[in-house]
Amino acid sequence: MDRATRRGRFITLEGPDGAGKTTQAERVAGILRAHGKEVVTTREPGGTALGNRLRQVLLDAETPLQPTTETLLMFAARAEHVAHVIEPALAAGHWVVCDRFTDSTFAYQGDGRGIAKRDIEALAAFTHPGCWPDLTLCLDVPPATSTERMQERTLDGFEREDGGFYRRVREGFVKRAERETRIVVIDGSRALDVVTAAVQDAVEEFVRRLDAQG
Ligand code: Z5A
Repeated sequence: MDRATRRGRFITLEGPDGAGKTTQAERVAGILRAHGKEVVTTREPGGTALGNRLRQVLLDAETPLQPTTETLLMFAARAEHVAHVIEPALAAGHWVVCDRFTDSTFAYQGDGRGIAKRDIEALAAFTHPGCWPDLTLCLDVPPATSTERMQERTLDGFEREDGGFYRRVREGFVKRAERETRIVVIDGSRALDVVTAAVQDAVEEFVRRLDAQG
């Protein structure tokens, strides 16, 4: 489905672990609902029954995967998610708010694990041709903030990676945002109400621009 034929809009939240994506995804949905939009909220990896089973495999700290296996499983989960959740919702005129999508694969598997970007590009073109977010809010936090916010939980496989991995992932997101105009970077290390206000501004601006286009 290309952008011209879809009726809804697709918004993603991206950024390193603990950046506040899940918290802000709910707020984005609330802003859109206040504008009268029907909103579907979802996340990756996951979003479908098979996607959730693959999520358990991908996040299992006891069973590390080869980077290639990890990349292919991310796209397997995504293929199901796009076909069964994202595209049907967009076709029905709903807005989709998704916690992570393919930008995460570029940052984690590409910059973090060293998978070639051209291979990720090829898998993206194979898995979701024409289905890219209209707006991406990338919450940027330094590794120290991620660590601090994750202190009270049991860490999954990704969260046990070292600081070097997280620096590469973070830089990967920021560099990708420099090339992709749909990505808006927001400093997620600030107080919650400040970050929420910045997210609200970005979403309101996007809705205003669309309304102005008719
Ligand atoms: N992954 C991948 O490698 N490749 C891919 O293609 C995809 C994913 C799609 C998913 O796990 C993992 O999969 C992820 C990347 C990898 N790596 N890890 N781990 P996940 O869904 O469990 O992890 P996550 O996406 O990073 O979610 P998260 O750790 O829960 O972070 P978050 O959603 O960004 O943050 P949050 O849950 O909203 O907030 C975290 C805590 O901070 C919470 O207590 C909040 O109340 C608090 N918080 C939030 N904002 C603030 C502010 N502004 N100030 C203070 N405290 C705050």
